[in-house]
Amino acid sequence: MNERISVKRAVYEENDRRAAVLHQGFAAKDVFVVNILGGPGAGKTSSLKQIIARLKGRPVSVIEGDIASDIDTQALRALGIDAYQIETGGDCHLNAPMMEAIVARMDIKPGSWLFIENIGNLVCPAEFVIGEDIKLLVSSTAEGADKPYKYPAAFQRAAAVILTKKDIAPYVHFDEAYFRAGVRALNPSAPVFLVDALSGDGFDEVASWLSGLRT
Ligand SMILES: Nc1nc2c(ncn2[C@@H]2O[C@H](COP(=O)(O)OP(=O)(O)O)[C@@H](O)[C@H]2O)c(=O)[nH]1
Ligand SMILES: [Mg+2]
Repeated sequence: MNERISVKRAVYEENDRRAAVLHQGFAAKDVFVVNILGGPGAGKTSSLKQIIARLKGRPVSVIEGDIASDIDTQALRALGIDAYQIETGGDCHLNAPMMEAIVARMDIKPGSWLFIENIGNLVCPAEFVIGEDIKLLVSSTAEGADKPYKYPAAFQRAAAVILTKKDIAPYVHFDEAYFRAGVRALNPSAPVFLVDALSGDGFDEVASWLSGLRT
């Protein structure tokens, strides 16, 4: 048991060390890095499209993490977005070594935004830093209002929560007050943005909050 714990700690420490080096490299180029977490189908890619459409003036690149396929990367490229794929082949989260490998192949512009869509999963991605400035958590009304209570680490570490599928909230009996109370208890400072990632409703606020982090 003790041995298992110490191996796990060594994995985290090595990852943290390499992620810190990545972060220094990004900061030296004034690249702001957003690590997007959320369950499968929460609306991470849809939200990313809405956010990027509203961030004017700075170059943007995207790293898409998936266990298999490059569907999201192709969808973003079709919109003219500079997107790159990490296919983990089964791993449930991105880590610093994966980031080192992909960043070496990218031409990340000074002063740009780098968005990373992590693997759809509310557990493992919360445990591994990958050089980001902030974590952005995407949760949807359809997943249920109890998610902050069941997956506290992801909600605790998020700088903000994007709550998607506002349009269908009444049909899935979403209890918004219960959800917000759960987030508040874990993370008093994180704003919660209730949005519709298909129509774009609510994303002007998300984009101006993000932009405000850099000025
Ligand atoms: N009704 C509704 N559907 C949404 C919304 N956001 C995403 N979706 C749909 O949910 C599904 C998953 O969205 P996607 O962005 O691919 O989620 P991801 O797996 O987290 O990247 C797709 O069918 C989207 O069209 C939303 O705000 N409202
Ligand atoms: Mg996606």
